[in-house]
Amino acid sequence: MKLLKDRIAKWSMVGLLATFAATSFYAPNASAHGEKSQAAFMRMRTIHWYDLNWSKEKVKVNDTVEITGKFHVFEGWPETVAEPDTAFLNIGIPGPVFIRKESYIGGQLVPRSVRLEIGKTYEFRVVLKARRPGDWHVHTMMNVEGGGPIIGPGKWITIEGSMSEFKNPVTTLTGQTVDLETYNEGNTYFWHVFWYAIGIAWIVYWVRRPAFLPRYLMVEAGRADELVSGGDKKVAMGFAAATILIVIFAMSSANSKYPITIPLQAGTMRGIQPIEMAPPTIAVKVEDASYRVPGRAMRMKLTVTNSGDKPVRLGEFYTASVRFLDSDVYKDTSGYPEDLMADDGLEVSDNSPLQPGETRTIDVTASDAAWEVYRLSDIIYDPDSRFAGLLYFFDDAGSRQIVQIDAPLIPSFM
Ligand SMILES: [Cu+2]
Repeated sequence: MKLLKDRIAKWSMVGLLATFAATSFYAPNASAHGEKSQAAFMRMRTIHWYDLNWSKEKVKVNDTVEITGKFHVFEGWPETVAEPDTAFLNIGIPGPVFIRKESYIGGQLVPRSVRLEIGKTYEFRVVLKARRPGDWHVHTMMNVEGGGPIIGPGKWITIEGSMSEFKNPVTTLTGQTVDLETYNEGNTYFWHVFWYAIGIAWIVYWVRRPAFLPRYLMVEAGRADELVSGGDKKVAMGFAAATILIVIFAMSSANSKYPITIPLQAGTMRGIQPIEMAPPTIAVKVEDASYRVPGRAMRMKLTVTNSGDKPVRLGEFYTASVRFLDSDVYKDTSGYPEDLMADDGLEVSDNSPLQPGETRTIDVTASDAAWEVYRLSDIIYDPDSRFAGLLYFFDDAGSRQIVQIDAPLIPSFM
């Protein structure tokens, strides 16, 4: 018998060690953070993020990083996503590895939800302060009430230093400066421990005596009254009175220590200013669009009319955070996330300058591993095979026009 027990103990130990060993070698590096698994057509047809810029790629604890850019709320917003009447400009990070110092849409500070209008383009700016050392994949994102998280492009940012150095000072309107990282921590601890201790004291008072069987039997025998003595009743009254007194006293002392307090500030912000976009002088008609299954590219046939006064060339096609560039026309210098960037992923059948007044039908192929890595190819599983994106045309002076396109995207299998 003893031998058997020893054996069980021994093998349990071996099992435990094996489990430990296995799990400690397993260190997954999560490199996409939610967006890949979302329906491809939703990512293409909700919010288009562009002109993104990250002020730094490496920061020290307490330093700030600024993310700026624009987003366009797509006209053909999907039915299954509630309209962004109540939306919140968020940042996608694994917990507060940064804190958000400030965030703006259209120059307006937006600590609350905002109302966005479909079809409009907005400018945003988020200021993050580094808190926890590590390599973090930082996404801009928009939370839409009734719709879910709409995740923008993510970029790796490295934080160096030690979290113990992190400070989050804020000066109140009552004139004191506090560190939000630790402010009121001791007070919270004190009151919770205090009340917890009183709860324990009450139970301990009673369980010094036998708690269950003798009492049960006494109650069964009809002698319940003998279980609670006169002294017990005094103690009970003492607890009750002390509790009420402490609550009243503590409340008034909290009021006198913090005489000026306000309720939580809340409520959706309306009237967020969109960017006034001049209507483009270029018109694009999508004649047809398709993608190979399986494959890493999509193809479109576009009829482009230039009614402006300068010759233009197509430099970029953007869809669902992925940017396809024709490097002959345009090169990115913003440090856009590499995995979302196809530096030369845009192939145009004839990308010679399109003269003012000219109309041309071109074949455009957007191809890159990102199409598959970010599962835009998974549009084959979606209940709505339509895509949407932005086309960027440049004139020879480098000035840009953005044209939104949107059309059915038909798979081809052969
Ligand atoms: Cu990510």
